[in-house]
Amino acid sequence: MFDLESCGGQKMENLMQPIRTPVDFKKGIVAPDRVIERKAGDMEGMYQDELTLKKLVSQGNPLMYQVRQVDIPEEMGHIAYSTTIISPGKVGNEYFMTKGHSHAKENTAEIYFCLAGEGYLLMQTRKGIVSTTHMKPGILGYIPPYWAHRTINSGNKEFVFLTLFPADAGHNYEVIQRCGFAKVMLEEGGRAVLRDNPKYVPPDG
Ligand code: PAN
Ligand code: ZN
Repeated sequence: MFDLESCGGQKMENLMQPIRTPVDFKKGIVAPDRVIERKAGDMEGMYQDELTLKKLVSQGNPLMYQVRQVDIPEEMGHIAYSTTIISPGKVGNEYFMTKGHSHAKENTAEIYFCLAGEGYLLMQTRKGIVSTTHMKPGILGYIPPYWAHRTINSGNKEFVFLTLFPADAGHNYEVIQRCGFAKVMLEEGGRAVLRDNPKYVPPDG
């Protein structure tokens, strides 16, 4: 029988309180609890042109992206959400992008909803099958379970998107750091072009 005094083992009076989160279409979550910043110096090994990346680091170490997060318990049943803002820019002819990861619990999906700017959502299975979704304001990209994911700013202003995912999904950066994505997004003649990544190392299995 349903016990009105407890919910999933939690006392009713101990339940987490609802949250109201203002989201700015240009800047994402307005007053995040935490902001993670990734600068050029945090992206070692991620870009094709390592020399140019090193130069960027020594010449001011620009901010490449930030993740604006609200603190949500990392427990099953909760939905975590955050916004990512990727700065416009390139390392050589490769656009600024996120590190990319798979979820520690690989059977968890994620939703990306573009608020501003434009770019690509690059997804990859463990077998190196790649899929891309072109993102622009109003486009929602669904990342199914088991797909590693990275985003790329192919525009000339900030690329901003909202993300929603199971709060207990966790993040695994190790595989992408070691193997990379099978494809890279390069600027060629003013256009974003998807090319094979010569540095890609297929993971075992
Ligand atoms: C996103 C990403 C965010 C930054 O919130 O964490 O865009 O990308 P990296 O985590 O690869 O640096 C997400 O996919 N969370 O699961
Ligand atoms: Zn994710």
